[in-house]
Amino acid sequence: MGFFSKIKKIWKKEETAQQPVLSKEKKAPETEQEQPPVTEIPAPREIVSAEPAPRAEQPIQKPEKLSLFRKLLGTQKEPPAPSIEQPSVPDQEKPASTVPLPDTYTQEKPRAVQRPVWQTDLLHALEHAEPKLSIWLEHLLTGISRRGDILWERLYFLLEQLEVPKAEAEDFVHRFELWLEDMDYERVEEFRSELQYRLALALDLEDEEDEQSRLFLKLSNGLNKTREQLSKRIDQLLSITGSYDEAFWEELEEILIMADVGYEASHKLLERLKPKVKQGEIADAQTFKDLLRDELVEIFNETACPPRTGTPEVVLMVGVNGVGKTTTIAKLAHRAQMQGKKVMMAAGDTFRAAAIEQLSIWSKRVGAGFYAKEHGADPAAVAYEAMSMALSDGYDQIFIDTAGRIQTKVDLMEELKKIKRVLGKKMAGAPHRTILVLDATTGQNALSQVKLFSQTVDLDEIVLTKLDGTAKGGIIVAVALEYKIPISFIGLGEQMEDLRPFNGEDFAKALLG
Ligand SMILES: Nc1nc2c(ncn2[C@@H]2O[C@H](COP(=O)(O)OP(=O)(O)OP(=O)(O)O)[C@@H](O)[C@H]2O)c(=O)[nH]1
Ligand SMILES: [Mg+2]
Repeated sequence: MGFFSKIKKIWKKEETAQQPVLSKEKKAPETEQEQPPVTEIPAPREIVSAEPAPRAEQPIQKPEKLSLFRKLLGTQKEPPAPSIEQPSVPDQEKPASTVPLPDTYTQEKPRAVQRPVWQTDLLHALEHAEPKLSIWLEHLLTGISRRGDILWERLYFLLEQLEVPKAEAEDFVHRFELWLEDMDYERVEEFRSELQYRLALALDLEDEEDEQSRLFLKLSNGLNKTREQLSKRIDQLLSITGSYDEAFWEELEEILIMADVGYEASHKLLERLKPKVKQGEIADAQTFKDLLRDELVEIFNETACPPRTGTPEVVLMVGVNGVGKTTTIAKLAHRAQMQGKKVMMAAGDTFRAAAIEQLSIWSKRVGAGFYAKEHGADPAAVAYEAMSMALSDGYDQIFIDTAGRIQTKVDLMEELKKIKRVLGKKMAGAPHRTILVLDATTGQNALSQVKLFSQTVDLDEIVLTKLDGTAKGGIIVAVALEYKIPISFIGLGEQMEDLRPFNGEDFAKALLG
């Protein structure tokens, strides 16, 4: 979807749907008494619990969206002033920034504002820039090489122009500042893409064309080799055989198996394709590849992720060693936080002491709540107690990490069953999402993991990681065709912004060109 149409859509929606920009999911928050400090968690001494980010004290009224973008569209309708002043965060939770929120950060501006020159220049640049988030960021960061006061000032200014409520702007800048400190990032090139990602999520612009192409580029680069080989071999095949005879289909099956689609899935895919090729008049290789791509899109569309339910929404993360469970929890929690949810992580992998520490560090970086018990504790007890905390402290989402050891397969499966059981006892319907994480570079082995885990714990979703590496990619087709379990996200790197919702069309395009 193009940027303009997205903004137009947002604008149209405004007349009917009333949703806040930065806090779509926020509910009426809890009182101070209802929020015991997370440091009371019975966690080992060395684990530092992360305090969840401060929340506004009243439900936030939806602001008028993106007025500057509207001006860019030539729609000069002035938004009405909001009826209530946005609450600010309590004193002790105020941002550590040395740059306070500018006094000028108000809901309603006088008609003629005397702006500092940099603001006038920036506004002018934005109004004349291509309306893409990356380009806007380029203007915002012009002349800035490091984090610091000037950056915060500019960010506040941009958020103010987009009519983001004051408390949410503060929260956004504060979190980003803390994150930079934690990561020890100083220079713009170290944090630019994270900033863009956070802005895209916070402003609900993730399906903006610019963001889409950033994701597509990464995916496409990851699958470069497979795409080239698939394309070249299909071209060669058609130039040699010249027709769709048995030899053609057999060869094509080989090609797909080499791309990690696997035997069963390749066979199924070709059985679906054959009648379509016969019916139509597919003369050239490109038309054939188009048909193949459309078929893949259809296959991906046959499985859709179930709607999100439950408050808190309980997400159980499962998978074998090293596939990326813990990192994916951090990435998903980060997304949810940026979308205004209150999130907790529970250290259900008590098998390795380092696993608890790893999750604890992630929770701090992300700014999520954290629950852990000691190394070797019963993972089901961790899950149960974390759930109690999530329920009493009004969390929106809780992610439960689990161990991935395969050398003790049976124990692990029993452990997962028990975790599921106790979660269901604590809250009917929990876990609401059981996600299997698969490492795409392990190829066909990933399929046996789907089989193993789906026999034990009903799987709701699959996340495929490491598609940025040496993965051939075909495994996604196999998962979709053989197991009909929706693929919700794909991992494209180790950074927080490297997890994106799976898009079947993009994937088919990246695979076949
Ligand atoms: N390139 C790349 N690396 C990833 C991705 N996702 C995770 N990783 C890396 O994979 C490694 C293992 O990730 P973890 O999150 O620790 O995996 P895990 O499944 O929790 O592992 P165990 O706790 O040992 O079972 C880490 O170095 C991650 O940074 C991805 O999408 N791309
Ligand atoms: Mg882990």
